[in-house]
Amino acid sequence: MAYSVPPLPYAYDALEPHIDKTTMEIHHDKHHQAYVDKVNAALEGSPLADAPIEEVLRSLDQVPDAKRGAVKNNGGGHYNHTLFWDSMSAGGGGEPTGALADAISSTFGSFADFQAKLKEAGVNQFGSGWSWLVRDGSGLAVVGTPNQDNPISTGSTPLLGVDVWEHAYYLQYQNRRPDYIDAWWNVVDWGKVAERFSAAA
Ligand code: MN3
Repeated sequence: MAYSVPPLPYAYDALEPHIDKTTMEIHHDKHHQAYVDKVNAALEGSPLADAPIEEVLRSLDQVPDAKRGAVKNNGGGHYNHTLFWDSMSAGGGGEPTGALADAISSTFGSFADFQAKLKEAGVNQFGSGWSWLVRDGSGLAVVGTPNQDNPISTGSTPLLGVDVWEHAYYLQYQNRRPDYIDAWWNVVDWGKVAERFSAAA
């Protein structure tokens, strides 16, 4: 079964003033759709075509050489954006609570220290990519990935990611990637991140 772009779980303008409506329309309807179309084309006829996208990203070594790059880039694009839309909400922001908050404090020192680290990885990502909070075998970590690479491919579970491709922020923030990340914290849905944290335990 071919992949499809999931509908946004909120209106295109729901994240304003932090992320503008036009950016959300183009990002969701055009960029994400293009990743889905291309990964579907690359997997057509493959035994992995019916697999969940997470499984595909864990199994890139099973993809023929000629298709591996397309599957990694566009399959990663599909997975990353699906997680991204589902990590934000109009009522987002604030700080996590419960076990996730405790894990963040014990790993990074404080929530503010964690925020600084995730922002630093995003700001310092050369060119396009993502900055992630992941759960790996030893606990929580912040990692950056280039392009549409995903921590799944290296054995970690992404809990939260911020898209630092220019298409994610350029209309509203131009070259000011740090300002975009600062604003993005206001729309993070910590309830969703906590669900992923629990599920990855
Ligand atoms: Mn994007």
